[in-house]
Amino acid sequence: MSCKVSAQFDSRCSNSVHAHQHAVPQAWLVVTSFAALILSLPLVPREAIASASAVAGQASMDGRDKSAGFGRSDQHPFSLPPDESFDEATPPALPSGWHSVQEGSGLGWITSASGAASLPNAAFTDDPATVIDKAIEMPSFFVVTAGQLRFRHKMDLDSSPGSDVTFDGVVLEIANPSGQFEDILEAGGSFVSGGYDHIVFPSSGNSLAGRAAWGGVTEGYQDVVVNLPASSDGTSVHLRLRMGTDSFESGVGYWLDDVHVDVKPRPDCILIDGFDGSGNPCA
Ligand SMILES: [Ca+2]
Ligand SMILES: [Ca+2]
Repeated sequence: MSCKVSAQFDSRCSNSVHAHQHAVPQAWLVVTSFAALILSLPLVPREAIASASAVAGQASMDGRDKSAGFGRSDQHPFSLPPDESFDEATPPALPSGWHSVQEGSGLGWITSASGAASLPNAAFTDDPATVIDKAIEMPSFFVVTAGQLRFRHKMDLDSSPGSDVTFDGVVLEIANPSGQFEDILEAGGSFVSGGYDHIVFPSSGNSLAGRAAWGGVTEGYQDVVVNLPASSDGTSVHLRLRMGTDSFESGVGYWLDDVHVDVKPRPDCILIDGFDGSGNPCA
C-alpha cells in the first residue's frame, strides 16, 4: 500500500531533524532536509507514469487467453487514456503504444502525411483487392466510469454505391476480460454519433461478412463518439479498429485521426508513488 506524499515527507523530515538536532539549528535542518528531499525526487512526467504502469499492464495481460483473435500484439504499454493526433509520429511509424496486426499479406496500418484531419499526419490503411484482416490496436487504458471514445475518420472503401452494402469495411472492437475481441456494440457499448452505416456483404472471403460496419465513401472526415460498455468500468480497456476486405475490387483506404478518450483515470494512478519503496500501485 502506498502512503500519502505529505505523510511520507513528514516522516522523513522528522527523522532527519532528530538525527542532527544537537549540531545544527532545527529550522535550518528542516529547510535543508526539504531541499534534499525535493532534489532526490525523480521527475514524473505523464510519459514516465505511463511507462511505469505499462510494465504492470503487460504482466497482468500475460495470463489472458491469447487464442482469441488474430495476431494479437499483447503489448499494452500505457495505462493513461490515449489522446492521439499522430502528428508527432514519423510516417510510416505508428506512435508508441499503437500496433498494427494482420492476417493476410499487404500493407498494415501506418501513419501518413497525406489526408490528415489535423496536420500533418493521420493513421491510414489501404483497401486492397485481396482478402486481408488488419487491425490497429490502441494503447490500453484504465476506466473508472463512463468512458467515452472520440475520433475522426474518413474512408474510400469498395462498396455498392447508393446502398448500405459495403464489400470492405471497418469495425471497432474491444477486448473482453479473457482477451477476446468483440464488437463494441456486442460488448454493450453504444454510438452517440457517427455509428456504423453499412453491412458487410456476406461473401468473397471477408472476415467481417454480415457485420454492421463503417463502409462506402465519405465526403471528408466524420466524427465518431462512442460510449464504452458499462462493463469496462474499473478495468483496463483495450480497443482496436479492424478492417476486413474481400477478394474483389479495391478502394483507396481508411484514415483515422484525432483520437481522444474521456475517462477518469484511477485515482491511485494519478500521483502514485509515495516514495516509500512500494512503487506504483497500478503496477
Ligand atoms: Ca493528425
Ligand atoms: Ca474489396
